[in-house]
Amino acid sequence: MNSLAYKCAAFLVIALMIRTLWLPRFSNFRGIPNSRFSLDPNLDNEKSKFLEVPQIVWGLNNQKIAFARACLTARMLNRTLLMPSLSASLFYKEVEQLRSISFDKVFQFDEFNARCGGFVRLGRYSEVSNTRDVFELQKGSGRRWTVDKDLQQLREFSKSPYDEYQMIRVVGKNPFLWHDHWPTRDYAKIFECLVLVEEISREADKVVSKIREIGMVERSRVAPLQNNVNATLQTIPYVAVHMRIEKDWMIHCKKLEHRLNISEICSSKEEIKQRVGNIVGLETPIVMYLAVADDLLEDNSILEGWGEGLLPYEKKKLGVLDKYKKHPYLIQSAIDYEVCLRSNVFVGNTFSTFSSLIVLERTQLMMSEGAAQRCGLDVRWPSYAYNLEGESNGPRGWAANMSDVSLQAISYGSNHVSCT
Ligand SMILES: Nc1nc2c(ncn2[C@@H]2O[C@H](COP(=O)(O)OP(=O)(O)OP(=O)(O)O)[C@@H](O)[C@H]2O)c(=O)[nH]1
Ligand SMILES: *[C@@H]1O[C@H](CO)[C@@H](O)[C@H](O)[C@H]1NC(C)=O
Ligand SMILES: *[C@@H]1O[C@H](CO)[C@@H](O)[C@H](O)[C@H]1NC(C)=O
Ligand SMILES: *[C@@H]1O[C@H](CO)[C@@H](O)[C@H](O)[C@H]1NC(C)=O
Ligand SMILES: *[C@@H]1O[C@H](CO)[C@@H](O)[C@H](O)[C@H]1NC(C)=O
Ligand SMILES: [Mg+2]
Repeated sequence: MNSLAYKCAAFLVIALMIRTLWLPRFSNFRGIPNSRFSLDPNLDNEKSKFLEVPQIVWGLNNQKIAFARACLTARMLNRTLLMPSLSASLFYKEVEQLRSISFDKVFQFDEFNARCGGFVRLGRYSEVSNTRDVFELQKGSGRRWTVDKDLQQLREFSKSPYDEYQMIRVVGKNPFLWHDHWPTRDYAKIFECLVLVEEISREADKVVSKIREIGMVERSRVAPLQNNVNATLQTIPYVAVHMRIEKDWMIHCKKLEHRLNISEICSSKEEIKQRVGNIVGLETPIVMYLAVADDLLEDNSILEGWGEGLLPYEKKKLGVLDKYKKHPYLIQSAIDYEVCLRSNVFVGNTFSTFSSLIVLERTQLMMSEGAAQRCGLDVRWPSYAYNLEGESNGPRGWAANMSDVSLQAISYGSNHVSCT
């Protein structure tokens, strides 16, 4: 009896061992689709392959670019991107301390897939049927990890045997911040699918209304208003200026000017005021919303010395600082972005992803309306670069070149801007 029980137990142990050793390999065996283990028959093979990426870091617009790269990587690998975490704070020196925030707390998840369907798709973790069927893709970093090597690796991972795994998990240090393999148009397509959640866009609505209300009061001093106050409010124009003059940037940009041998990166607040004041044809009085870093809200000199009829306001003077302060950095930045995006005239610095993505989106808006011309005050969403000199000592007209072969030239900064 004892020996029979012993034999049975031994047999069971061996059977279990074989099972655990055999099964994972079996499930990755080439030619056998993993989805045969999927409980949901609606998920076909292609859709049930996933890409997982690390938490996305840095400022809002660098995060948008990194997110777009994660999407385009998933597209290249024929996979669904599992909804990534973004970072709510700017504290990027120690990644472990970055407060994460789910993508769908900032952008609408369903709307993203509705708009981007057929191009890229975002998935949820609950769709993954076999969480053990994972291959870890180690991305390199540093100077030796070139764009070519990165692309080569992606090509390799879109093929057998890697294409059999249900999930590819990208590991590495900020793997999507650096390498660019796609044309501007592909990025633009993804940005078009990013729609802020209502809670954030409503905050932006309130800030924009406040700006237009002030503009309306100022205008009514010089010209009588029409009867329908509500309709009029929407038509009160404002200018938004992204003043990139915070101390850490001014130090960094001097080094950049030296390294790139370019003298048109750093603009002082005096230069910004002077160039904006020289925009030909601006109808005054007009409110100018100044998008600035928080530490500059204590610097009263940014509100002084603007041209005749240009009425500068930042969030403190507008009385909306409390609205911003309720939110973490990422969302404050998203509100500011939206306020600048919707402005009638935008002026920014070509060496800023914040400014550059606003100009890209305004260019897309004009293209969707079929506008041939994209610069000058006659167009619907004109933009200018104050770090470059344009006509009459004003800022230079600026629109994104949608035919660019990469995003690099139009996002990290260039002093070659065009109006095409
Ligand atoms: N460096 C810095 N910039 C700030 C801060 N607060 C606001 N900003 C402004 O916000 C802009 C950055 O906005 P984000 O939306 O975070 O975009 P980003 O991805 O960091 O883009 P960059 O403009 O290239 O830095 C900068 O250009 C600054 O003018 C701050 O505390 N530090
Ligand atoms: C991606 O999927 C499509 C359709 O399912 C297929 O035609 C294409 O060959 C796949 N590409 C790769 C790289 O696997
Ligand atoms: C303007 O809008 C407010 C609230 O949206 C409404 O109460 C008011 O009646 C409107 N006024 C006119 C003149 O349409
Ligand atoms: C820097 O640029 C100027 C003109 O743009 C040129 O004359 C000069 O030779 C350049 N210097 C270096 C070190 O490249
Ligand atoms: C836009 O980019 C394309 C591709 O790099 C280039 O050939 C073209 O000259 C650019 N257009 C302008 C006006 O700079
Ligand atoms: Mg930044």
